[in-house]
Amino acid sequence: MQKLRYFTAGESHGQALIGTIEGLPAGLRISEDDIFQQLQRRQHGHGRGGRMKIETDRARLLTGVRHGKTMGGPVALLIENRDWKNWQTKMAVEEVDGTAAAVVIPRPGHADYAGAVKYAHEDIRNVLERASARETATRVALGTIARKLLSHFDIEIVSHVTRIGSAHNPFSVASLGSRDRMDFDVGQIGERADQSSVRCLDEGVALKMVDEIDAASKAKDTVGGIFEVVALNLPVGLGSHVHWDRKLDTRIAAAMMSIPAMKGVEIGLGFESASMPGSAVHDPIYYDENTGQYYRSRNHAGGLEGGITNGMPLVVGVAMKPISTLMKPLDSVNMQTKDKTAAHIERSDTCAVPAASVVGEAMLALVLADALLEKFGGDSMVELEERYVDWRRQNG
Ligand code: EPS
Repeated sequence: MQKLRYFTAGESHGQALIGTIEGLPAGLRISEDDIFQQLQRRQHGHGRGGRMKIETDRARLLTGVRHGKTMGGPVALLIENRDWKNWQTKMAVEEVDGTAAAVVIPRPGHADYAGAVKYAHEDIRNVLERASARETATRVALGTIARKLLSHFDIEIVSHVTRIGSAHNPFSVASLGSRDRMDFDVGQIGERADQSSVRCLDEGVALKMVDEIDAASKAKDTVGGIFEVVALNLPVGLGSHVHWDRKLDTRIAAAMMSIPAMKGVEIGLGFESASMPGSAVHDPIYYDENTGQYYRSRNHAGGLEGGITNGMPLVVGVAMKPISTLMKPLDSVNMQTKDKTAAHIERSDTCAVPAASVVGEAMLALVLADALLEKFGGDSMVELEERYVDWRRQNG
């Protein structure tokens, strides 16, 4: 991140999740209700476990906002863990009499084993509480602030799920050219996905996805998938080709891979492009004399060339592995006794791909807000807007 910095703190069953974000211009409108709406979207989705029935995630804005607008200083927010009341002894900050039953059997695929060895923890709970994807609630809350900033410039971020297990919807925004955008309202993707319990745009495939999740749940197993996050109405020129860590691809891939359980990121055609000739992969460039605009017949590049936005929709595909907490656990070892035994079981979800796609939107919003501030700068929204409008006037 070049201009915005953010931190998260908090454990899954601790008192609260905390987030801070610094580098925001003054005068950005933001409310707790805006954040609540996004947090609600993250809580939904077929395949979620019992925890989501306990929590109604709501962020309180603690600092940096006055009379509905940012003041230019750090914004801090807090999301209470309602479940904390059931964990007060197990997660007490102070020392407790006796010891709560320690978790000593790592779950394959989780941070349990490596985290316990690295931090010399005898109780794996000290690892799993922070490694939990519950932390992504904070990212969605912080991402809402970034999203508000982007929406000021009509930049919109949407997502949809393209795969859960073997159920696959082949539709990708990367297959659409700039002319197609007129016929196919890409902006509607978000609304349509929000209406599906698996965030899938094809109703037939959505039913298959639900079946996959139900079958996994019945088999006490879990299932992963792929989601696509799309940003619309971006100006040309966010990111840069001049240095590895300024490329937007680099920043997006890092942000997506930082979400728990993500195993792969692709931009546009991504992995598929490796097996195709260049002539079939790259997107021809045309110029429309009537509008004075360049346009493309397709968007295999997914809106990025040379690490810079090229004005086409930005298309990011992200693969999520199946959740590693299995109700019918794999083999593991008791790290105290070294005996072979079944892995630890913790209440969890069967599938969190739909929720992860909402987290992906938040992460993309944070990266793009940072890139927008990097390009246009400004200490206040007025200043940022002036620079943006001026640039648009000259560059279209
Ligand atoms: C949660 C994500 C998952 C849930 C968690 C809440 O986290 P994890 O990565 O640890 O599986 O299982 O809920 C619980 C830990 C629980 O007590 O059920 C989230 O997204 O809020």
